[in-house]
Amino acid sequence: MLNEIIAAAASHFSFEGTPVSGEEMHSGNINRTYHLICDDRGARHEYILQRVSTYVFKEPAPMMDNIARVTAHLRQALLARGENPERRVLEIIPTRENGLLWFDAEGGCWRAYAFITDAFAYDAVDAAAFYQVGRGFGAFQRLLSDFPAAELYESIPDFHNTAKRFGQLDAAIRADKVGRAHEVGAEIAFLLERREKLCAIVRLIDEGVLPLRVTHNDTKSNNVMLDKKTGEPLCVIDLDTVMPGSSLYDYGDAIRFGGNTAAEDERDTSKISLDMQKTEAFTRGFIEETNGILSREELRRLPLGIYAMTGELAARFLTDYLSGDAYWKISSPDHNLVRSRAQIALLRDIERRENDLQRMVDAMIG
Ligand code: GN1
Ligand code: MG
Repeated sequence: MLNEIIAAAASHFSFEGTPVSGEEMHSGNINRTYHLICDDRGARHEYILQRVSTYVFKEPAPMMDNIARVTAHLRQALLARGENPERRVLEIIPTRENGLLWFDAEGGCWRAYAFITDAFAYDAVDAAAFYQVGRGFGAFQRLLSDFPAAELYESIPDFHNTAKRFGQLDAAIRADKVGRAHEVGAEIAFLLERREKLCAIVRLIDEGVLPLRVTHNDTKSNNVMLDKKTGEPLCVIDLDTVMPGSSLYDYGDAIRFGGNTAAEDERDTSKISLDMQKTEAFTRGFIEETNGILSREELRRLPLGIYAMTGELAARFLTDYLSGDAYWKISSPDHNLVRSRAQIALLRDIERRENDLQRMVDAMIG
């Protein structure tokens, strides 16, 4: 199936062959993603075609420049190590005018990548796969450790600035735009009680304890493509939020998502907890790749990343619920509330396991 909109957008990119199908892939919560198949006299070529949300990414052009620079660096870094970059780095497909983006008449913004063949990504991982995901995100940190982070454009300013995220929650409560604040008193109280600790990473960066690095900032397990044959990590995808940040963000957000015993938007909070076996597996993979790259201060504080990323996202989902669901795609009127409650349930369990998490990390870094 190929609808007119997809066909029109596809005609502006330098694809090989003629597009024959463009199924939507329902993996992200923000951009629209299509798996495009082109036919070139019997030869099949596959691509990813995406409509970027300009509501979320206000300036897609410098964001794409970031992605072009970071992918070029990754490719060079792999070549320098004698590794083949094929399927290992996102490959941007330019427009027919050799640009990185194409804008439709409605202001919609489109881009394309080569499809990574014989690979898969998991929403829900088992411990073995999560170990590989940990290696994938760890290698991403390692390969970019000599990239000048300060030169990257901030595609979403203050993305993981938890203090600012709390400021947005305060404002949403005050405005109470859609009259929902009275329903969520318990959730608001839960988060506000933990405000100071949830904002600790921002403070540690300001104090110079934690360095700024190139970070991915959206490290869901489904953002690492694994090789279908070997299960090894191939390529980190979804580079929209690659920006200067803390390694604790990447580590913490990954566990927040992949270490949850339930889905990120599970309604039955009794199913939600932190799976320690999976957490251990991811941590092992991540530390194997980053030991010697990250500082001792960072490694030791990795558990704070899990805590802060989970609480921050609970606050962000709640903010969107209070603001009338403008940010995330939703599939029910209370979807953002369900998501926020699920993150709060996870945070409760993370609190219970705080000592275990610290012991686990301390044992691995020696
Ligand atoms: C968004 O759309 P997706 O899945 O890449 C969000 C992340 C959240 C995530 C929660 C740019 O990511 O920060 O953790 O939803 N990305 C942006 O599902 O806001
Ligand atoms: Mg994303």
